[in-house]
Amino acid sequence: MREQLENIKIQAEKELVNAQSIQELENIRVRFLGKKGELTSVLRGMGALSPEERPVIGQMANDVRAILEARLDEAARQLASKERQEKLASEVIDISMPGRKRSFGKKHPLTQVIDEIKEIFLGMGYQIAEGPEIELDYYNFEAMNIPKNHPSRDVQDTFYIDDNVVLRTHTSPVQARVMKTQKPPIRVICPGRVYRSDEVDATHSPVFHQIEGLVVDKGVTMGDLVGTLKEFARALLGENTNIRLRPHHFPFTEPSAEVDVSCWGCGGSGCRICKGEGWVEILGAGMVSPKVLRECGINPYEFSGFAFGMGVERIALSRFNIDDMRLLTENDVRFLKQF
Ligand code: 2NL
Repeated sequence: MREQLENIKIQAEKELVNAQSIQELENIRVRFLGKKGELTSVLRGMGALSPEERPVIGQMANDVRAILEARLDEAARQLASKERQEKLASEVIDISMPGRKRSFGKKHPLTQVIDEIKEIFLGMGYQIAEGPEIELDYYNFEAMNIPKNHPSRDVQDTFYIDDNVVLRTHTSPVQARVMKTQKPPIRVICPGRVYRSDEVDATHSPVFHQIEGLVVDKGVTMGDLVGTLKEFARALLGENTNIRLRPHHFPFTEPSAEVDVSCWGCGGSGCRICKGEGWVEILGAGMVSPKVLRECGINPYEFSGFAFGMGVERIALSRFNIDDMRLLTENDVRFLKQF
């Protein structure tokens, strides 16, 4: 029996040094030390021993068990640490590697201009009003004092859905709706997409954006219009900006004017931006026609108002020095990233 125990010890030790995994060690433990293992089956034969030998063999069996358990534990610790080392080595993070750059989006140049203009008028106490892009002929033309035979009503210039419905050609109909539903004082700006039946080229598109403004109250004068537009131009283009008004005609305002700003590139001496003029046209404006006020439910003997309108694309093009409107809708990020 001594020999058997000795063999168990030698055999188990030999196998455990070769074990490659925790699982293999566990198998060895079960095979040699388990309830049905080799050591147990040796101990079962102890009944055949003499009373003198029994404690000696018993002690020896306990020693073998203790030694093997210690060896197994030690081997398990070593394997666990080896597995951990290998795992760490294979999962190492190379902190010298360049990271992946996240690119941030930003506002489209048109949206930047629209938001900036909105912000300026919000600061002056205006509210923002919106309305349908598919509009009744009545609001788009009739209420704006644009008569049936007016050239802008021609199918050459306007997209018709049917006899009474058009794609709005300006955002004035939004203001007509505001006048019909709200009482003065009215201070609104109406940004939005508008449509005209134009051929596409560097400066024209059948779809573009407009911002119109309307103020109606008691005693509103042309002086209020000029002061407002001057403040607006200075907020948008810098505090040294001047404006000038040239007489013009619109069916919905009387008197009417086209409004130029002194060039923000050269301050008025002439440069590429203003094409040597010193001035850049950015708006149309005027005192709201009494006919328009009356049609929209406001008594022109009690109230007066001014209105203005600007094309956002034109402002964005000259502002960012872009020479072709089509670039704004091509959505080429190499172009858009610049603004
Ligand atoms: C331009 C000129 C303008 C208006 C728009 C307007 C609106 C109402 C009443 C009277 Cl409800 N007028 N809008 C007035 C003058 C000029 O736009 O060149 N736009 C791009």
